[in-house]
Order: sequence, then structure tokens, then C-alpha cells
Amino acid sequence: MALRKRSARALFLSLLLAAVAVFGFVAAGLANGGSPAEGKALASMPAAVPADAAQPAVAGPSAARAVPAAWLGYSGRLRAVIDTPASLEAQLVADSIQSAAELQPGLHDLGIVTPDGDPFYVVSLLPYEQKDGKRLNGYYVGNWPEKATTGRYAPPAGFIEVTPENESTPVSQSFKLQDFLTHDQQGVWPKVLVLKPKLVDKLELISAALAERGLPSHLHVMSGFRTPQYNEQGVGPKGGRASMSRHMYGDASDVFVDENGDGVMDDLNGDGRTTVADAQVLFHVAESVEAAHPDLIGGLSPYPSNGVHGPFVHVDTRGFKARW
Ligand SMILES: [Ca+2]
Ligand SMILES: [Ca+2]
Ligand SMILES: [Zn+2]
Repeated sequence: MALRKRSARALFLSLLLAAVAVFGFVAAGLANGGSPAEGKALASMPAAVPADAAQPAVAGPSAARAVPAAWLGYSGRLRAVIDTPASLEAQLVADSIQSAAELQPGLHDLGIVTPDGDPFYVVSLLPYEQKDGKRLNGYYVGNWPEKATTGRYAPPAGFIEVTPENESTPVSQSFKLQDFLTHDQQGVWPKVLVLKPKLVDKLELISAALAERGLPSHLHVMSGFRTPQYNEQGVGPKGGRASMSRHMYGDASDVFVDENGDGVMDDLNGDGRTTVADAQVLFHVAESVEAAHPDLIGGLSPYPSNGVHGPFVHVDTRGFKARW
């Protein structure tokens, strides 16, 4: 039996060699003495390679791997996954798209693309333990409340370090890393960011729901992540910030619709004015998104304008319904 197997393999190998030899002979014949058309066809073959090579350069062992569906979010519009190195490695291996990824903290373009061909980024978090006192690499962060060590009020698992080079990286179709940065320490880099993809997904769904209703749909993030030290400055009757604000946990944002780019809420109810009534329109659209996607449930609240800002809506994904 083994002998027959071996001889069958030998026969197959000789046939293969013969085929290769015949192909080589035919190819050589064409190149040397074939018709001009055939010669041209052969000569044009290598041209296909540079055309492929002109695709955007990507790191990693092979180009154009597909994004696991879950990473695209309910909106299908997410453009980055953000997680700890250990969790990312487990997910990458499970999805068989990267068995030995370099998942050092930072942003990675591993050649993963969306169904539309957009690049998709893997963001590996710098561990929380890297924070030295109230600072992280010179950026003043403060301390998270020590109310809990697990659950939704536990300190974040890690941080994204945002630099002038990576701040414009898209995290979704409509949003970039820089949209969610704390508004302070303008000259200090790298900045520290905590951002949950679920929040970005919810914002994209709200934007899509606005468009479906024929309303302006460009959302402007007035306030995204707030470091604990920055949030603390606004706690109290004047500032109006909560001491346990979700903004410190990367799953909250204060947004308004600003399709016309004038820096304030657009006139969503068509009364010719920008008031809290427009924030209420946005609030109701956001409620419809929560109704359709209970997994993204959280806090929603419309705010009127004051001396500092126009009307806006607070949106978060804390995991249970909150209204105030
Ligand atoms: Ca506007
Ligand atoms: Ca209005
Ligand atoms: Zn808020």
C-alpha cells in the first residue's frame, strides 16, 4: 500500500515536472518567436504588478484583510477598534486575521479594511499603570475617583496617547481622535484620551437617524473626554459638571448639530431660531436610536444655551437609561 502510494506520488511529480517543462518551452517559444500580439500580451503581464503595488502601503503580512463585523459597530461606520493589548490579541486570534500582531500601545494600520475599502485602525491602549501620580508623560490628568475598582466607575483600563501626527486619525466615518480631546494644555503633547467605540457608534447612528429624517446631520462634539482634573474644575452649581461625570470614562459627549459650520446648533425645528427646542429635536432622535439599539443605552439630556455655549445634548453609553 505504502509502496503504491509512493509510486503514485512519483508519477504525479513527473507529470508535474513535464507540465512545467512544456509550459516553459511554450512560453520561451512565444517570447522568442511568437506573434507580435502574443509577445505584447506577455510583455504587458508584469505591468499588472506595479498597478497592485500602487495601492496604499500597509504594514503586516498580507494586505486587505476584512474587518470583523462587530468592530464596525451597529452603524457600520466605526473605523477603529480601541482596547487593551491583551484583549485585542485575543480578538485578533479568534478572528484569525492576525496571529502575531505587533500590539504595542499605540495606533496600528495592520492592513485591515472596511467593506468600502477604508483603512481600519487598531488602537492598543497604554496601560493605566503607566500613569505616574497625576500625570502621564507630562500631561496633567489628575486622579479618577476611588469609588470603585470594578464596573462602570472603575478607572479606565488604559489610555490613547494622541500626538500631532495621529490626532486626525478617523475613529469612524465622521469622527477623529482629536474631536474627543480634553480642551486644555494646548501645547502639551502627547495628550491623553479615553474613548469608547460604543459612544462613537451611538453618535454615528444619531447622525444617520437625523439624515433619514431629512435633517442636517453633521454632529459637532463640544466636549468629549474630560480628564478628572479638568472635570473637577467645573463641578459645582456654576460649572454644572457631575463629580462622577461619564466624560471621565470616555463614553460621554456633549454634541450639537452643525451642518452649516457656524459653531452653534442648527435650526432643527425650522422656527428660524437656535434654542433648546432644537436640542430637544436632537434628544428625541437620540432616544429613537436607543430604542433601536438597547446595547447603546445610557444618559441623554438636552441643555439650553448659556453665556458660554449654545444648546446641546449630552449623550453617553453608561449601560442604563438616565435622563435629567
Ligand atoms: Ca450651526
Ligand atoms: Ca429652532
Ligand atoms: Zn455631558
